[in-house]
Amino acid sequence: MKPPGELQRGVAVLTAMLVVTLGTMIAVNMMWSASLDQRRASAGLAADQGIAYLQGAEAWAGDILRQDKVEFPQSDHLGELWALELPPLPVDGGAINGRLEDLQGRFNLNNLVTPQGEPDPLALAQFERLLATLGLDPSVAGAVVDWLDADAETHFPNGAEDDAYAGSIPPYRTPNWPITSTSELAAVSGIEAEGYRTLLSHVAALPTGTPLNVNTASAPVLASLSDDIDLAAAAALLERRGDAEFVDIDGTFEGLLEPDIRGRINGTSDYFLLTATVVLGTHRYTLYSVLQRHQSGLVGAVFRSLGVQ
Ligand SMILES: [Ca+2]
Ligand SMILES: [Ca+2]
Repeated sequence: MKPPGELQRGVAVLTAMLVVTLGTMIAVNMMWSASLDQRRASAGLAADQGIAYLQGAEAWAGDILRQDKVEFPQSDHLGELWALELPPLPVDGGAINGRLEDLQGRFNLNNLVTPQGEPDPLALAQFERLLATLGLDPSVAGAVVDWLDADAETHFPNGAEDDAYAGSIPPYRTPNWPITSTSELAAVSGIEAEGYRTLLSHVAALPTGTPLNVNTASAPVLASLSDDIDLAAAAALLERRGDAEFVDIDGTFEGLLEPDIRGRINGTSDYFLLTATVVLGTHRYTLYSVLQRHQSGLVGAVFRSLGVQ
């Protein structure tokens, strides 16, 4: 047996070790909480600061578009100032960059249905051609029409109304209403993730009846206008357009388009997409803003989203 003095010393050492361990645990815990608090505070501050910069970028983009309307109202094309991508601009604690794209150079999905909610056969044929040109299944156009049209009758032969979505988890219904964001396409029956990504830069969600600006349209979108324009013909048109506008839209498209489609194209735009990104330290924020330019030149945001388009 050990003498009592030695036993007491042993207990004292154990107690001391326990106290040190407990003290260390409490200190680590406090440091962890403090560093989390600090991180939260800096993230909150950066978010406020980032959003302020993005609002500034939006106002700046609006001013460029207004100036363009004052100086060059007769046409909008990719050689104009608004179409230049802004190189990263240093700001306090980081950098910001932004670019404007013409949404009227894309196929307007809401044109698939008339203001009365009826399918539009010309727009449907155009969308089917766009899908085929992009290597996608043209039959999904029927499901997009059903997504937008007012009735609940399935479009023949490849439509999709409520029944098609009743088995989804969670189940959902068709809105039967114009879309406000092209992201809705991801929910439409038959549109897979890859097809969605391919389609995204060629389509827009604008008010019904908004015309297409051929001065900014991509080759697949120009090819969607007629069976007589294949991708090679569209590429030749782009070459003719160069970095500027079609000098004579009537003359260029004469004989290529049906008269009804001719009435749906022009050379100017009122809707633009601003993509602005600000990086502050380890934080990054992206703003997508759909800007509408009014006849007066004044510009306002009609749709905004942070992070996802
Ligand atoms: Ca212009
Ligand atoms: Ca419908």
